[in-house]
Amino acid sequence: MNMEERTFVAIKPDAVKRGLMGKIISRFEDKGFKIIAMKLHQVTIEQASAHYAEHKDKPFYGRLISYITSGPILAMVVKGYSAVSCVRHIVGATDPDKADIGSIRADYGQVTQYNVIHASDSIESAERETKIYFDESELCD
Ligand code: FUP
Repeated sequence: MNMEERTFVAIKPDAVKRGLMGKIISRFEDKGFKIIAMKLHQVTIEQASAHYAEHKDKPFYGRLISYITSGPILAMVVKGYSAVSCVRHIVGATDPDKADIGSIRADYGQVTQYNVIHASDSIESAERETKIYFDESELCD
């Protein structure tokens, strides 16, 4: 078990519109994670491009940017033991059809393009992504 870590999580626009915020937040609280920052936030094109820079040459990039900016996300910083890997496990595989039953993406999503939620894939990504959406002063750590 790793020491307490911080990871970045975002409930995506379709899930916010569908009224799933409460259920999804509960998954992390039920597990015992602390939410140390949270805001409903309209992502700008600049933030979306920074967040998904690694995908800029992929065929789905344009769709991804227009989707993530299509309405507010619920951005969060979640803290707990092995938070990066544990939160990814709770979130499930990128394709909801392949995600473990009981994971958020399996339970609430159907297709990769609208897969309900984002979670950082490493401590480095978590720090980088947190800085895109939050000032350090907004973290109640
Ligand atoms: P993940 O780390 O599970 O969020 O997955 P990726 O970083 O590989 O992909 C980021 C987002 O791009 C996914 F959440 C959804 C979108 N995507 C597609 O729309 N099509 C693909 O084939 C792969 C990813």
